Amino acid sequence: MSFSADKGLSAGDSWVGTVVAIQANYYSVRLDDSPVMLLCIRRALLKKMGQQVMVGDRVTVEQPDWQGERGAIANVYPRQNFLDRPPIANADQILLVFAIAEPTLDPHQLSRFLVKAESTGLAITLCLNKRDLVADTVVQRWQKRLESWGYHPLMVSIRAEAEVHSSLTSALQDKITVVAGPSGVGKSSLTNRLIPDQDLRVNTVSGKLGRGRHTTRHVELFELPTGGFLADTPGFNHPDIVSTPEALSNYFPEIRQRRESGTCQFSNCLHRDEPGCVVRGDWERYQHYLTMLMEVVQQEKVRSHQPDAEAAEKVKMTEDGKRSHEPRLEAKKYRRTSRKTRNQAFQELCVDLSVAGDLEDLEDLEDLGL
Ligand SMILES: Nc1nc2c(ncn2[C@@H]2O[C@H](COP(=O)(O)OP(=O)(O)OP(=O)(O)O)[C@@H](O)[C@H]2O)c(=O)[nH]1
Ligand SMILES: [Mg+2]
Ligand SMILES: [Zn+2]
Repeated sequence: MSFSADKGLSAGDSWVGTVVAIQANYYSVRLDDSPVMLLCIRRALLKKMGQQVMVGDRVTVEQPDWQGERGAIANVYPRQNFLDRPPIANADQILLVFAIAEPTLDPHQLSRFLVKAESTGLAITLCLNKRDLVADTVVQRWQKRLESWGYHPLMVSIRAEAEVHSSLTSALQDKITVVAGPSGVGKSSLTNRLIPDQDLRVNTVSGKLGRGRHTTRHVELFELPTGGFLADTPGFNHPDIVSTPEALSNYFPEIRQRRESGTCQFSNCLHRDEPGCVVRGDWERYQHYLTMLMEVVQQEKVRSHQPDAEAAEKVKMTEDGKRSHEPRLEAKKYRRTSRKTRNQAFQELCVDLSVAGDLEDLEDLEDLGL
């Protein structure tokens, strides 16, 4: 008799679950409403159809072997969204983690991460960790400051267990959350705290790959005791802002709010020195906006004057080892561009492996099927 029959998980011979990890050609699938985790292969038909399976995918598993805890994925449900790096489907939100000290909280860096996170279109939960390292007055000052930016940060410390649980648990419940933020801020420490059975690498030499420097490598969804999943990601320190000049203003809550209560004279206002602008003014991050605007205006100039569009894609190609040897075909070029618009923001927010590590690391990850 099967465990599933006891639990009444499904009427037929197929079950629905979430892919939580991938190693080589095997997929770990956590079945819904059951403690069962099955190691699955992908049905030949899916392979033939070129249907990839990603961490975060919702899948149907057919005819599981309950004793051997094995199964076969027969169907992948349509994705709500997906990202390349880390490769995760169906994320609900980004948990952006910064430390209030050690490393020093740099407002410009935080601003860049926030803009990057906003540009993915996903919900953002901002969390400032290591509050144990500073006085309460400093915590309150940051709280106020970030509220003026339009965010409501959770102030936590892994040294104060109750805090981590009360404030973060409800923000994460029943969601797939991707943890992002600079290196050393405590992303893995927080994840470990929230999921006590897991032991993610915290600031130690990476076990599997035998290398230090960046501690988090593996892409995997960890199940929260209260429901939902967390994906820890490696930290990196300087996200690129990829946006059109026109879209950039959408990524600042302060600007969104100003545009709700007023209208700029020109519909294509970039909020620099145009007359009748309702955005320009004396608010803290206006300078951040102008700096990032200069950057994306510059990017656009480079793009539009690029004699060989392929060259503009070059950086993207070297970031992604697998694609670096593709022939330069028009059709592929087009495909890359469209993929870029869909995913680039997310990729770069979560991790850029070519920044986080060296080529050898990338090859190791590919060996592991990541
Ligand atoms: N004082 C204090 N130290 C903390 C806290 N959280 C994490 N740390 C320490 O900060 C260091 C870095 O923590 P990690 O969890 O490895 O940081 P990470 O963000 O995962 O780093 P990467 O994986 O490199 O991106 C470790 O030495 C932790 O013990 C905290 O709340 N307070
Ligand atoms: Mg880490
Ligand atoms: Zn304006």
